Amino acid sequence: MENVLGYLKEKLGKEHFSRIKKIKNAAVHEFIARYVELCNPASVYVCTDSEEDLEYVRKKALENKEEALLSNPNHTIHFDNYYDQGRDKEGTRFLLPKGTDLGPEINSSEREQGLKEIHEILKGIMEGRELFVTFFCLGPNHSEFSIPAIQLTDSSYVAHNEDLLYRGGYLEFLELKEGEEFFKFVHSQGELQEAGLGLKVSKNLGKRRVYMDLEDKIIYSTNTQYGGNTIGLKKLAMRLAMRKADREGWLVEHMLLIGIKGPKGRITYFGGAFPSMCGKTSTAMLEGETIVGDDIAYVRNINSKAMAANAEKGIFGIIDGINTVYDPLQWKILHSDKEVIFSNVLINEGKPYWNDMVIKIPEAGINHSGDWVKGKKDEKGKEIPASHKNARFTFSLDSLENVDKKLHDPQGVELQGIIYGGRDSDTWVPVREAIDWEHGITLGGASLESETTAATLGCEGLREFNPMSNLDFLSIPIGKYIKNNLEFSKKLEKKPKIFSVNYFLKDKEGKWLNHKNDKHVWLKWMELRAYNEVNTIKTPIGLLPKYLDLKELFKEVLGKDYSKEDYEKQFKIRVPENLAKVERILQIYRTRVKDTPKELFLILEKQKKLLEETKEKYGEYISPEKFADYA
Ligand code: SPV
Ligand code: MN
Repeated sequence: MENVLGYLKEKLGKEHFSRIKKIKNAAVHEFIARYVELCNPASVYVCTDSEEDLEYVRKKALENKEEALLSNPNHTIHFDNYYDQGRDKEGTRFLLPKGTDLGPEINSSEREQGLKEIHEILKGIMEGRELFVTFFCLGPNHSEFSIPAIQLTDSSYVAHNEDLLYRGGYLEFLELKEGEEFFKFVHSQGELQEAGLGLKVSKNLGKRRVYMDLEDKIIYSTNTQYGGNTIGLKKLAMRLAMRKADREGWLVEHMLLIGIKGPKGRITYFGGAFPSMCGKTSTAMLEGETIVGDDIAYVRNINSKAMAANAEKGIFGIIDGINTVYDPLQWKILHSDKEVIFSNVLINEGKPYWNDMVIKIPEAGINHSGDWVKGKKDEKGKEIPASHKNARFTFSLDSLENVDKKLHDPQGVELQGIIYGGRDSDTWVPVREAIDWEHGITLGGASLESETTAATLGCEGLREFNPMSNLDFLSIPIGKYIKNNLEFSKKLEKKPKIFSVNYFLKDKEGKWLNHKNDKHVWLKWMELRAYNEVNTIKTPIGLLPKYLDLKELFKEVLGKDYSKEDYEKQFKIRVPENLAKVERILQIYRTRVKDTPKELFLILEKQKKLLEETKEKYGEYISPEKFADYA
């Protein structure tokens, strides 16, 4: 296009053109003009960070029937197509030049071909619709963490979500200099069809695509509405950010950030990576502690300290199972006058209901399948639950009373610890500290697995490999990603300690060995460990808590007696299971990961040998106290 500004002026009209023109960056103008021309919307609305624009987007989401109002005037419901209820793993692809790939675990397509295909899909896709141009800032504004990003979308639902989830970035763009980097997202929900409550959902799922062009830093998403596929700033931006971090020597992690209160009012910050359904959100939301983030953390070395910031400022969280007893903080927001978008829950008389919310759920209503009654079956004869397992809520962290004061701190928070947690019925103890950073990364993060639950796959106990819980979001080869993690600590003055947790240990009869609330004790123990204020027992699987320290913490934190018997059952070192795990992980890296760092193999091999020696000397199942003097 020869005359970019001329084209925009004509297409956008005076007011909206002036908003774009104020941004003194030709690449921004070109990007917007190119996709306005290709998608050909009837009109373009350029959002600044003003309250008026936020209100406009809210209003449009209702008018366009992407959301409907609930009886609470600050709550809305959105439905996704019955077959558009989660991330489309198959359709999500990196577009890479011929002959290159990111390894067998990461989906990709040939770039030229992929770009051609997606541009064909986008051609005229917004005809008759309004296009929203929105500007955001990933990470705190005006900080070392900040990454400016533009989202183009014809979905007011997507724009509305992003307003709740991300920091406004229009001002950031006004200061953007020529040549400075920014991320770009183009989304169209495509043609729509009617669903429950007269809401409109994406129709052409056969043309659902999420294509990621790393070279031009543009991500395209079409014919889908589900947030994980469309909210560009979330998991899509994460891939671009990881490339940037790889170039610049920092980390992009699929981590919660939490502040744990210690003695004398001190707050100690932890990052935590857990695959889905492993307790991530419930850890981030621990009552009495403070939350910085629940999903995506940027971790940078600032003045030789590991500083972390939340890329986001809101939560797009799973609503299934949220109840008053275990999730009082979330429950409160979901029943308050704060702004909430619900998706794919059951609606009855203007109220939202979801599975396992403990209070009684109505036996009829409207959900993601349309009119619903208990026992309704889908086309495949499968019973449709009241709400989808992946039904979600969106709200801003600022709505929470336990939001941490440093959420928007341009310096981030200093990490004292990193936690890796999987779903594991028989191997890992409930909490342990790694003997050093490299062990923690290798035997914790890079060895993370999660057992599938019966509800999701129909067969229980399959272990899925998910290094740092980041496998789905890697945009660099796995080995390189692990190497970056190993290297990161080398230039730090004080390295965060690395912990592993497992909330899902069971006994031989299949009974849980821990109560849901026990995690709070493990967190408080880690808080003390950050300053070496309690001792540990050095065992072949790492540093374990001492019984008496835990007993004291159980009393203090939960008002409970913690028996020696429980400690022995939970913290006994299960040598055969640990050995099997090390062997399994070694095998995965040998066969599935071409660029595994040597150091990782060395640590795993050494661990294997140590476990074998331990088995010979002490047997298969060993009390940690056997190692009180172990060196
Ligand atoms: C996850 O699945 O890890 C999420 C939700 O946080 S999504 O946005 O779908 O990625
Ligand atoms: Mn996530």
